[in-house]
Amino acid sequence: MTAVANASSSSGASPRRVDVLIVGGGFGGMYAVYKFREMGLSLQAFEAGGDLGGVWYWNRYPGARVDLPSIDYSYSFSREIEQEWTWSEQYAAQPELLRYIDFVATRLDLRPHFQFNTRVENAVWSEDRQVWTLTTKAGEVWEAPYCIMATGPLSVPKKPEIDGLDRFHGQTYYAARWPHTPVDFTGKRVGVIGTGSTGIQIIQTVGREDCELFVFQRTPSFTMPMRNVPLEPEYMAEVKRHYAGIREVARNSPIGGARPQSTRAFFTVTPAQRLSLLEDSWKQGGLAMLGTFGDLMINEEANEHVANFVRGKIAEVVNDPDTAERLKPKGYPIFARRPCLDTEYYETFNRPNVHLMDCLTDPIIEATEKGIRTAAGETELDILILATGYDGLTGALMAFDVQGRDGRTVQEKWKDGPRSHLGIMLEGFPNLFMTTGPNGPAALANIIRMSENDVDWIAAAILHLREHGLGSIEPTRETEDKWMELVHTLARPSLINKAKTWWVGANVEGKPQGLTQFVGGFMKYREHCAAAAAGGYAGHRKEPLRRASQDLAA
Ligand code: NA7
Repeated sequence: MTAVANASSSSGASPRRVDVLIVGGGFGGMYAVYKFREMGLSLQAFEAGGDLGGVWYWNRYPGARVDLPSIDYSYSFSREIEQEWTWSEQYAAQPELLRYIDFVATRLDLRPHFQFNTRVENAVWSEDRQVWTLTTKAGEVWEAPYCIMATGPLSVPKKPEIDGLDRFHGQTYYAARWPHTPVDFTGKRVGVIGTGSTGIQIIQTVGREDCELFVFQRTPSFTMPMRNVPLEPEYMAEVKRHYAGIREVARNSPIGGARPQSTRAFFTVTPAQRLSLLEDSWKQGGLAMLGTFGDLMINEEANEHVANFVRGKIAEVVNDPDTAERLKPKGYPIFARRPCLDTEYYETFNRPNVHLMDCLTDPIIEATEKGIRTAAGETELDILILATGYDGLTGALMAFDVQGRDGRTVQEKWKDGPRSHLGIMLEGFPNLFMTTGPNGPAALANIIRMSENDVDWIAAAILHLREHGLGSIEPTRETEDKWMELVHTLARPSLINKAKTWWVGANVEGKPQGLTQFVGGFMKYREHCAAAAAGGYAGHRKEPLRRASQDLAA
């Protein structure tokens, strides 16, 4: 099936030819490798990191932990893996997630298909030959008719936009590129910039160490108690007996997880009942509060009531009223930024070694040799941690040169914001597939359920091409337009637009703004995916298999 092509490459290296090329070794890339191998396709996968795991390979910062229940945040495609793997905590910590990833990779023998420490620099479509040509940083050239970008929605750390960072004489650590050896905070003056999900996990963990911790907070996040618990053997045995049902519920839920979601509107119940429901959800922990009412993301007044409830909890927990006030998020709706889950985050600020630096009233001016300078003065530091977020959703694909039909690049196509069909395919880029891409629900749903859905969709599309003697597929402009219209129509009333976040591109200077997420829920997204495949992929431009590419694949 696989043959080495004669085509020459710009680097002069002789291209190696397979059926499928896969970029990325996170959950999406790993499942893609498994799926395509099971289909009998030859493949080659590339990963910039030294091993599998994607974001969990890189993010080894103190306190790193998944904020969806481990039982949901795990593969569903293999009964054997479900039965053989046992989670130890409701919300797994990063080392356990890496152990799970290793278990899956070993059990399914995935690693031999990956080239690690390998960055793909460009991907070019040849219309004549119906192949994608990928060139790695080391100059290796690979060709395949199908190319899968499993590059992840949060894989490119954002530039922190703070002057003078290279001047700082202490140790600087990026949360998203944490070293593989432990960092010793004992007796040190430690600064953390960023109070999103990542910063919160770092702060609540490092704050307990024997160090002085300075938290540089610009926008406070709403965070709710995670209430993590160990998973007892009896409970896990029960889960294993019911995995099929748990998965079914997850696939048919808005976020791809087995979490209750009420349709009740906030103002249909009395104030006393509302309070009681909110108290229950706070006690329950996790994202329970998000599921308590059905209209929190469209009814601003309801949303503000819930936000006030959380602000009240902050005031109850934090001893110093001024610190409590500064920790209270204001000016944007709750859940319009990614809701964070914590373990005694607010309590951390009652510790004498933890100091809140309010960058809204006293902005960071620059990093200096000694630390961080704000308008009020210089804070001397030994260690600076940057938890400043990601160039989310589009950053990874925009970071390298992807040329589709007629040499058009993804950068050109996305100059006013990302466009795609389902977050999986791009008009003008035949046989190029993304997993968890922009315009799907990637930021709002369980990334593993989504990766499985997307890879299955791609696999079915490839099978269709092969069974019908077709050489390429891509959405028509009209199909992509219709999808984008739906994405925008659904997003318009959502309160998510009212916060400046990576969800809307507002965290990166110069990035096109707007909510390019499908907010209709994971279950609806799956319905749209199924509908797009119906009728032999009506709504797609399909080209017959050309002779030249048949020869190559012979
Ligand atoms: P986030 O949620 O984008 O948070 C980044 C944080 O860093 C946020 O508090 C930012 O404040 C802050 N930040 C970024 N740049 C600066 C500068 N220049 N000065 C001060 N503060 C800054 O990223 P996370 O890594 O925490 O979480 C990403 C996702 O991972 C999360 O949504 C989950 O899905 C898991 P700002 O809001 O810009 O005022």
